[in-house]
Amino acid sequence: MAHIDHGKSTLADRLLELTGTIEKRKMQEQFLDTMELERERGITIKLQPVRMLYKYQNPKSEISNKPQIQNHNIQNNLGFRNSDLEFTDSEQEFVLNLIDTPGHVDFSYEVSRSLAAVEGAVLLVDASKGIQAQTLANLHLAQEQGLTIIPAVNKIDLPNARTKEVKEELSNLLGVEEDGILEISGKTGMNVEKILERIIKDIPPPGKMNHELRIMNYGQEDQLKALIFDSSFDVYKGVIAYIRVFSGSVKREDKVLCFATKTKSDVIEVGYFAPKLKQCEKLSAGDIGYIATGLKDPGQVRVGDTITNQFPISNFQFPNKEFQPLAGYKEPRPMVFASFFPENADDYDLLKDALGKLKLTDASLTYEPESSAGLGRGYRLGFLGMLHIEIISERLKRESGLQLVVSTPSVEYIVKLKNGEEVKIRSAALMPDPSRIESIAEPTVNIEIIAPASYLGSVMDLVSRFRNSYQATEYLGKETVVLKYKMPLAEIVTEFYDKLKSVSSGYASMSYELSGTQISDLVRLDILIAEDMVEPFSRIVPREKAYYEGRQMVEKLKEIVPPQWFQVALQAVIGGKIIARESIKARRKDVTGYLYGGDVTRKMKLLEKQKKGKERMKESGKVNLPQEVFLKMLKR
Ligand SMILES: Nc1nc2c(ncn2[C@@H]2O[C@H](COP(=O)(O)OP(=O)(O)OP(=O)(O)O)[C@@H](O)[C@H]2O)c(=O)[nH]1
Ligand SMILES: [Mg+2]
Repeated sequence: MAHIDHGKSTLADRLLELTGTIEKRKMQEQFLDTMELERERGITIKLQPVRMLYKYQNPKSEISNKPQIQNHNIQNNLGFRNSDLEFTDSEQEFVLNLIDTPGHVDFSYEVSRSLAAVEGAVLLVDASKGIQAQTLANLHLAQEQGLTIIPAVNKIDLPNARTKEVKEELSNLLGVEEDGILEISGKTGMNVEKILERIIKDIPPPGKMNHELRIMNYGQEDQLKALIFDSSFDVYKGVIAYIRVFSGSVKREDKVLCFATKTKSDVIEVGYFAPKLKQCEKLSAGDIGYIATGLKDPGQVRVGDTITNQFPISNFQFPNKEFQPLAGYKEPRPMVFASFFPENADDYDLLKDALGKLKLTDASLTYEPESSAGLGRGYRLGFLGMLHIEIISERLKRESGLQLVVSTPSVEYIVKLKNGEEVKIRSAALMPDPSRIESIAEPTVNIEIIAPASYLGSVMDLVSRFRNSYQATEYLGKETVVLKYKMPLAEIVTEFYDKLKSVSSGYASMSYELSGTQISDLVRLDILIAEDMVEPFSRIVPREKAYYEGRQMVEKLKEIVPPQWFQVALQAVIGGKIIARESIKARRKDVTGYLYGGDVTRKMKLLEKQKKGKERMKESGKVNLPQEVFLKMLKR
């Protein structure tokens, strides 16, 4: 785990090579980033598990005094219960389950789910960047899980590496000696084998982890308890549950039960990640692998649920009353919402189906049906941030070929009406008439910005342009500042992060958590295109910023709405009052171009005909907006 771009996937490449999991000639950079979007953008979006077999050459036949497994066979039980074997050989084999995680804050649910499936974590810090916001956020997640943490300063090959200072910062942060912090380069491979050594020395084998939560979770040996930490869909094999087995074992043709959804299923296949799905005999306590369930309904397999072989007698009364499912996960709370409507109303079921399948591979996605007078039936989706919205819109487009109308994202507002009622609004289009509103409350966050001290001024300057209330300044070592603010969530979900990156040359980073709500003076801002209100572009904005926001929106639309045969007016409106306007010049097809010679009357006639045509189109109203326009409006 690490902050974004600190080199996790690149280090994973070296580990895959060193363990011979992937042949060198088949290697490509960031091998585990398999999604098209991941490769295009050079970021990890999804967690990716992989099993590696590591042959350790033991110099003194001695690795602390932890029980290890001798000449381990990959088909064997991982030695979860019978791990008292001593090793004597100079070469031991270890089965290591690696999960590469994303670093971007929008995908942190991928990280927390991964951490619940493992015993330890390698914490990487980029030697040129130092500790950044998700370094801290992810470290806290791992500490909460009681995981063993192996810290490493990465990219020490970079000319601007500040290895010594970063080591010092890390040592303070973790309360460990600097000697205990590895110096590596995932790119050159320098010292990478030391990571493997530390993993087998420091991280306890499955079942030996000294952590109350986990111990309580473990079942009896014959009781299958497997945590679903991810899933996917295969046309032939149905829903595939990615699992960490905590107790018992599972093999093909077993019957299993998903505890929370009460779904019984046959096991069609079990296997592990190589990193492609690879069938095997069985999965046992300690293993990370997958179960193909054959289930066609994505809703029946839920991330965080426990898969067991213990069946209830009736009414889900288990024969063994002691049966406790695994702890599962706290579901992440969506931060922003956006409405998705199929451009073609007939595609509604296609969208529904696509969302069900997408949810399997992205457990942080939430959705609920919505309908709009102008746009018909669609869904309102909940996201963890703006990048998340972008990725999901792209995936829906690419993976399902859907043409979608996507609304401007909104946070959740709590509107108190004059009649005492309270309503939650997650879309500006649903905002009640202002005459009925008593007050509007919006969510707030506690935000932590980590930046090099030299950027303190420009960061504070940036924050001052957003609504904020200052909380504190702290130092992480001499060079690194942590700034704490309370801000409305709506301020930071859109452009704040990008601006923060640009004012700090990429060095500042941030993390935030919901802190409550505050009452604000907010108004609904609408956009009219050719006199028609385009509901998906409606937004709720602070009154003091309405003019600025309205101006920005029409200016941006002017750039991205394709020209029509007639002049198109773009207007930003609050309560019927126009606050900003722009227009897009008519597209002019030169119908006279091919008429050489000077026949003026013919020319005039043609132009006259064209003008009439334009008027007709203008009357028939709507400008047809392609999906690109909606997607571009998501980005600022
Ligand atoms: N010089 C140098 N560059 C590195 C090293 N490790 C990674 N990089 C580069 O840093 C960039 C990010 O590397 P990734 O491995 O994708 O980083 P990541 O942590 O997986 O990123 P996310 O998964 O998106 O959070 C790439 O351009 C890598 O080539 C290193 O040890 N040295
Ligand atoms: Mg990565």
